[in-house]
Amino acid sequence: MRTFHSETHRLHFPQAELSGGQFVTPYERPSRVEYVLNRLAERGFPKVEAPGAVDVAPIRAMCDAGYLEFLETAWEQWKAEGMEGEIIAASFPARRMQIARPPRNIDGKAGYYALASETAITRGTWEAAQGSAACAQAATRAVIGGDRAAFALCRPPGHHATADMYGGYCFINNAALAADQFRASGAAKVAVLDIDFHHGNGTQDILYDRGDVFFASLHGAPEDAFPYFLGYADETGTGAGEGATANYPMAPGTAYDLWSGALDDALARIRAFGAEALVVSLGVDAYKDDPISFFKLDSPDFMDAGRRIATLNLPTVFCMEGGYAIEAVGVNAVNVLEGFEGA
Ligand code: Q9C
Ligand code: ZN
Repeated sequence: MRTFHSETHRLHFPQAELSGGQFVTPYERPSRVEYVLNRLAERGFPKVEAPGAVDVAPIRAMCDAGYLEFLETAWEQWKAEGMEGEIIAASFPARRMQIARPPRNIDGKAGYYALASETAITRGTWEAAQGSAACAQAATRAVIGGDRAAFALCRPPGHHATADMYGGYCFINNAALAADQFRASGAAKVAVLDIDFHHGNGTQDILYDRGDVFFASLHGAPEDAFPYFLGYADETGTGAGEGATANYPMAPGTAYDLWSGALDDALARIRAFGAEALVVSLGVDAYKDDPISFFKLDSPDFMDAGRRIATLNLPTVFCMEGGYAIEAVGVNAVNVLEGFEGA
């Protein structure tokens, strides 16, 4: 399996994440990628490839124009308005406020386009987000070109990003882009399987009214886990997308016995849907030692999960999402890929 990776991820390295009322070093940090690259090499995966230029047209087609303009210009405007630190959103359009009027002020804009305040924007964030999307695009191109599977080592991750909001460390929804790319290549039906610990709210939101892309997510229950406000089991899609969303919220302490049952159910739903291609949002924060999550998967469980995913027998793109027990991130992510290939 080939891997696509862009050095541009390094341009996104905020100093601060708002966590527990303090600014801490962000959990989503550049070194995460090093652990994955090292493990790929250690396990004899082919030499990692650069993705080539990002194709902005599908990003423009998917996202709100004002949102993209914000991402492109936010840092410049932030500095021009005299802000000293990194861009951290602090004021949000909450219940019964104006949700269709982006302010002129950059602090207001940041809150308008953010879904949470933990995620800082810095000088290189937009370029890094585009490089991450380019990885998803290159991996999907490889699979459309005949590879059975490919790995997009995306950083920053994407599954919390909607068409018009960033947050949860995400800016552009790489998995939704990959799904659209499969559709554009002729696949009539595509599935996105999100195994990141957190609900893939952005992916769900983008796909919610569509009947051509199935979305399944296994995650910490919204009552207990970020992103808190989406991911309940009774969210099943709307309009043409009714029945094309499947959520598996699970309680604190969930281990592989229960989690793998949910995975099997999601795989059965994807099979029944008739997907012709698969995108996996590959977060490994369901790991027992993840510092911000509460599932109890162990490293060998990720290999077994990969094996089960492979039973779908579909052309598959893996997009890297979360995973913050950084020394184990490489082993766990690559275990999924090895389980998939060994199946
Ligand atoms: N005090 C992904 O895994 N909440 N995003 C962090 C830490 C945000 C996770 C709380 C978690 C976002 C891609
Ligand atoms: Zn996550």
